[in-house]
Amino acid sequence: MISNPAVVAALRSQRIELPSWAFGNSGTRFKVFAQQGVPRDPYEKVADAAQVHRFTGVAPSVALHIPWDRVDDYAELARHAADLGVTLGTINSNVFQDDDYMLGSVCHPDARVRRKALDHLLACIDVMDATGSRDLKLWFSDGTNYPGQDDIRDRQDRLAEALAAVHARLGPDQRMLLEYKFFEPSFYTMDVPDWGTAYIQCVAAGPKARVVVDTGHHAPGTNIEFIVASLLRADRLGGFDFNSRFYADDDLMVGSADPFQLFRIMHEVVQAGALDQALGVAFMLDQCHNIEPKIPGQIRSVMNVQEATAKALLVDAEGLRAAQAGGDVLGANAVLMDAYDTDVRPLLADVRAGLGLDPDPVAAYGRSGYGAAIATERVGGQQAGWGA
Ligand code: RM4
Ligand code: MN
Repeated sequence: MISNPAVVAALRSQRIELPSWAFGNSGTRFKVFAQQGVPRDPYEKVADAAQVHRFTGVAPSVALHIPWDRVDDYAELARHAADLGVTLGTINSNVFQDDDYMLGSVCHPDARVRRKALDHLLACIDVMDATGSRDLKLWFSDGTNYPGQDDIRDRQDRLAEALAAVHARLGPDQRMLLEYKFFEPSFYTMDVPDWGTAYIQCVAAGPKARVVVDTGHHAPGTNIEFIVASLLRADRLGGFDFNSRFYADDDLMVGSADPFQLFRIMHEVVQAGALDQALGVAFMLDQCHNIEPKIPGQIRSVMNVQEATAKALLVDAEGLRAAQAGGDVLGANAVLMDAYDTDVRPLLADVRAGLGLDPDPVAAYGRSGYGAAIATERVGGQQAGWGA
């Protein structure tokens, strides 16, 4: 396959961030199946993430979730990451697992609870200062279950107040990313249910606030690429939490349920020039691996994002413009489908070979013996799970 050098360069420089929690045990409300060799602490999670980067070459950072990844010395954890060839990325805050948050966190009717939640968010920025992280990710489970339970507008005011305080605490190179979710765990109203609410709150908070699109956090049939295009146009797309869903917030491997949707999203990103890191769009995974092995699950996910990106890069932009301008409906659609229908696996194998990597990362990981080694070494202790 003769590859366009610009496409190869874009694929070589793409960066995908891994979630530390993907390496711990997780599952459904019904059962969490423990796996052998699962990390017992954040140090081991970072070590597993480093394996994903070792075999893909494009995943050099790992996001932390606080307090799940609480350590005594974050600078030391950052050094541990650097020793393994990766960095610590986005800091994910957690104001959804304390008993105090039953009626919300920063939107809670009680000022004491709001203060506690805000203090956690500010403490997460202290962590960012120690790790050198750029982004604070904010996801709130806040909302109501019953009509009349609380005042919808008051809750938005409380949210705005907290976000303004977080924004004021950010350093010059730090950002806050606000993530929306249309339902769950609150079922009548979520306080940040959609990109419109997130956008309004980010604009009010200030220029360092941007919206995160978690692909699993939409109603069935939502046109996510339209949202992506709109946020890019407004210069407020902070990044993605990539995963796949069939029904709800399934957190399955990105690109597994609907690779065509992922391609359509990446097409909007590529068209807007937003693969360029200067535009500040973070490509993150937010996934759990319940029945499949976790490290290969992450490797496969990175590869799925790469495949969608490669196809988006292969869209004949000029041909598409010409067909659109000429009102050639079928022609324009055919340009997109030609790119989507291209087998980009040989291209990506070339890209990997150019990076000095095995063209087949999953097979290479399997041969490395790492999975078997951690299964024998990591005995005793408490395996990390959803919530630790
Ligand atoms: C939430 C949201 C956050 C993630 C947690 C684990 O639903 O997607 O991004 O950090 O789950
Ligand atoms: Mn998410």
